[in-house]
Amino acid sequence: MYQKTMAGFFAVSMFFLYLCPNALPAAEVDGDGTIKLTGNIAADISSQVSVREIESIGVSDITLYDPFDKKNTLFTGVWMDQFAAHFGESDVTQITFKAIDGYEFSFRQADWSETKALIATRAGKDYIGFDRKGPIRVVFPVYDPKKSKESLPKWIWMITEVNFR
Ligand SMILES: Nc1nc2c(c(=O)[nH]1)N[C@H]1C(S)=C(S)[C@@H](COP(=O)(O)O)O[C@H]1N2
Ligand SMILES: [Mo]
Repeated sequence: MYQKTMAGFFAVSMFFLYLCPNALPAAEVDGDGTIKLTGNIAADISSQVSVREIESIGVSDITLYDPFDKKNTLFTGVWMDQFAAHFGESDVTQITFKAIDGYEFSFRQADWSETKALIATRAGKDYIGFDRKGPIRVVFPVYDPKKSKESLPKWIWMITEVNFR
C-alpha cells in the first residue's frame, strides 16, 4: 500500500515537472567553472581559466536589454578589450569564442575596440550555468533592433573555449 502510494506520488510529480519544467530552480553554479584558452595567450596565463579568475581583472555591472529574454537584465562581466589585453598576447587581432553546442563567433580587433562588448560572468548577480546561457556569454550594452540581423549572431552564449589569434 505504502509503496503504491509512493509510486503514485512519484508519477504525479514527474508529470507535473514535465508540464512545468520551470518549476525546477536553475542549477546552482559557482565561479569555479573553467574556460579553455587556446592560441596566442599571454605568457603568464594558463590554458584553463576559471570564471572567478576572469572576474579578477575587474568587473562592471551593466543593466542592458536582453533581446532573447526580451527584458532588462543586470549583467556582471569584463569588457572584451580588457579581456583581450589581459589574456591574449599583445599582437592579438582576432578572438574566437566557441560554445558547447559547436556555435562559434570571431571578433576582430575593430569589434572590441570600437564597440563595447561585455563578457558576462553573471546575470542578476548570480553565476550562470549552461541552463542560463553560461558559464560566460557575450552581451552588448547597446541593442539596435533595426540592426538585429548583424548583431544577434554576436550574442554567443554557453562559451567553453576562447581562441586568440
Ligand atoms: N552558443 C550559441 N550562441 C548563439 C547561437 C547558438 O546557436 N549557440 N546562435 C546565435 C545566433 S545565429 C543568433 S541569431 C542568436 C539567436 O539565436 P536563436 O534565435 O537561435 O535564439 O544567438 C546567437 N548565439
Ligand atoms: Mo542567427
